[in-house]
Amino acid sequence: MSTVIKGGTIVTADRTYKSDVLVDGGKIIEIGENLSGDETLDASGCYVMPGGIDPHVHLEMPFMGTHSADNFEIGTRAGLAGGTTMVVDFCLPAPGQSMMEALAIWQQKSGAACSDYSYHMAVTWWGEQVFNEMQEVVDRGINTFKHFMAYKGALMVDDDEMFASFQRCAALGAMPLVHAENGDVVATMQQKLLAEGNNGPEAHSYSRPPEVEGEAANRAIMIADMAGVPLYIVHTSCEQAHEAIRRARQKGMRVYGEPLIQHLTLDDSEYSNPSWDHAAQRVMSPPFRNKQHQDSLWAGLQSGSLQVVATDHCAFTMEQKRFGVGDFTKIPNGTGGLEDRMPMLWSTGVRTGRLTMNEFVAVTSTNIAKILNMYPKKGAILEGADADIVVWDPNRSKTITAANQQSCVEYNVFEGREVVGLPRFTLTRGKVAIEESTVKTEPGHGEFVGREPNAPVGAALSKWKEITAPRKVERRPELMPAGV
Ligand code: DUC
Ligand code: ZN
Ligand code: ZN
Ligand code: ZN
Repeated sequence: MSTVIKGGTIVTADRTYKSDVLVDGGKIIEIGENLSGDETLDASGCYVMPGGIDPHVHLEMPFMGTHSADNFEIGTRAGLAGGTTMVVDFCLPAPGQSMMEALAIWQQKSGAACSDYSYHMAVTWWGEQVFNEMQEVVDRGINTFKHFMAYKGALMVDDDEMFASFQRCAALGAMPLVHAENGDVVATMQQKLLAEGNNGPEAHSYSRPPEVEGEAANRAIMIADMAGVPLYIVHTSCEQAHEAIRRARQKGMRVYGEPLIQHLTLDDSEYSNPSWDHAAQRVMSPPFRNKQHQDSLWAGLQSGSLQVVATDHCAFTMEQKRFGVGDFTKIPNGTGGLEDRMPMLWSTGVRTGRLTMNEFVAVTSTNIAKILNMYPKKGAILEGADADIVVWDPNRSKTITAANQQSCVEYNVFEGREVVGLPRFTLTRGKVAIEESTVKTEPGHGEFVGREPNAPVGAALSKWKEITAPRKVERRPELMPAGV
């Protein structure tokens, strides 16, 4: 059965024009005037855009002694409700665990996904087994490897491990991702704060200042340069990390930065709220920053030095957050955002004039589709592309409230925010999943999206290997120190 999206204005990362879109068999089959199909969706007054792609979510993830609360079914439904038609989750082997074993667990968990999905693989430990399995992971369609520079004693990898893994990525045509925070410094600060009696959620943000992130971002960039590999820095939250990314890009390195909608719109005053619950709900890493950092992130999206807006969706219930009463280091780190990313970015970005509509599409969908090597299957309104489409009504509005959200947690960090701009329809591979506030999602409809590796880059990004390639220097015996 074919579907025609009629009377709307197509908005892509590079064009805005009026046209109908005909969809069949899960794909866009024609773009043109006066098209007809078996079913018609009225897009008058709306923008027809590539569905959003959230490249950073943690669904049902084992973490900090518990599991994030939203599973693949709930998380992908939340995404669709807000116009996001694809998520990329992190497959997280426990230290010592085989990547392939972890992947089998993730495949099981994602069976009920309502939208398409993909995975990044995390490198949580290092050894010959990991080195070998990385090839198999790439063969399974996963071309990105995540490295945690924080969470010491749990997920964190050291510099030698990171350097080895980055070189392996280069050889495989894969791209490393980093969570950039100096885990050693964080651990020291946490112990100091606790010893001084600072045990509330506000201390979480004191333990992870912007310097901790800026240092790690710089370090990861330098290591990536030495390995000759591009680098993607997740949840870029501060000027220090953004500055490192800008500088690297200016020098010709392929370094990408991903601000979160939370960091763009919520600031560190949230941690001064007199309610423990309110502050703990907003504990995530990196923590929220002040307005200067927010301005830096917006400027990065405008100028192109930052490319992607994600959520790091990692929702925990209040019962889970309260594990940390009396010790902020035990508050599970994470906030939700999947359902709210697109409406919040439209409201605070496009409606304020900070972003054009085309930039909105670029940072919510097209840029990441290209970076992750799945364009134009995803991230495009083009004939032959997957019919992952959001018909966006710029005049629909709502007040965000936990009472009406898809996520299963009982609060929302954007509670009370008025958003203008919401999906009229969200289509996942041609199927209408959302029609205004009616949810028609189908658990299990989602498919895994495999991503090809890039050509191995070797030293192409860096002159380092040529400059420092070991060359033994022959020295004249008469100029050797005596007695050698
Ligand atoms: N940060 C969070 O806040 N949650 C999940 C993992 C992370 O790095
Ligand atoms: Zn578990
Ligand atoms: Zn992270
Ligand atoms: Zn994350």
